[in-house]
Amino acid sequence: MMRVDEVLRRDGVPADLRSVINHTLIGCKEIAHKLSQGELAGILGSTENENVQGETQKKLDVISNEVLKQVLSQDPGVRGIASEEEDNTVACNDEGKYLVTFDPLDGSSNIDVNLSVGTIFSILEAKQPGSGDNMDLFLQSGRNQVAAGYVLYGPSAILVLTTGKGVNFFTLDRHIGEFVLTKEQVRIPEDTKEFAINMSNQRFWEKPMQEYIAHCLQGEEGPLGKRYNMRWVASMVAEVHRILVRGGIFMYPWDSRDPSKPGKLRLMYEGNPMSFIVEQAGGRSTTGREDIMDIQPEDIHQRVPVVLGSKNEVETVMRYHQAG
Ligand code: P6P
Repeated sequence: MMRVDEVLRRDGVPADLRSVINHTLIGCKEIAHKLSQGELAGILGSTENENVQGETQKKLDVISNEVLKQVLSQDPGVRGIASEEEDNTVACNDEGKYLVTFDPLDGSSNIDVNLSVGTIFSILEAKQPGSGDNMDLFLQSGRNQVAAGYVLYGPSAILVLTTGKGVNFFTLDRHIGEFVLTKEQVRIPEDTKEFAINMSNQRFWEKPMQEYIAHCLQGEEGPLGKRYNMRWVASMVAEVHRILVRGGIFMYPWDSRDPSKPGKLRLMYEGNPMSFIVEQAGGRSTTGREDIMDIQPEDIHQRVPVVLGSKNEVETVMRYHQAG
């Protein structure tokens, strides 16, 4: 079975970008090992600190962030990194060509209950000189990504990766300590009967989202004419992975709980990498009104409403928003 670097070489990915991806995966393998130890390593539970998002940091959030920061700073090709767990961007190597943004442990509220979590990463090229602690270098639309991926730490550790030539799955073979190719050119079914949304926020959504979900719940008798199923794992990585495997639509829309925030999920290290992956697999990823990867970022931690998954279902939701 082919290893990640062999597939990247076959796909013509330049050596310096392969190195950044390989360093990212060294970090993810270390995170996978720490997660598998769980309580035995005394690393579950929360710290006393809050991150820049105002969220209480889990011990493993901090550990995972440090692992990735450390391993990426060792790659001369990395100019700088941006992380959900870092207030500002971090300079690595001033001669480096690449910028890496990441959510080191997405879904970390699931850790203490032993449910799926994941690492999400996105790679951009630095388009101008300057140190990696200059946030402006990172403020590029998602269309500029040269690679994106996630590692889902589930019953098996699965890497999903795109460099713009489709989406491939790799499974961590713990005997050899390598991710090996297990599925090539993954395609998302264009239609679905399965939606994922946190229903407890229903009264805070905009009318178009309330109407779409109400119509889903009306099943075959309703205007959408099909019986839907629902899932909510509270881990974006797990939701996106399910959609890549069997189709579906995932939504974290704008809600009025905090009108100053356009959504919960972050554009640079959740919205954009997941959108690159979903579009490369034939799906669609929008705010409900515009493609997420077309957004020109203004801040490294800016949030974005997310509606992604099976192309035809996402476009149905867009029609509800166009109708207003
Ligand atoms: P809620 C995890 O904290 C996360 O950022 C995503 O992975 C997940 O989809 C969402 O938030 C869950 O949010 O409000 O349901 O806990």
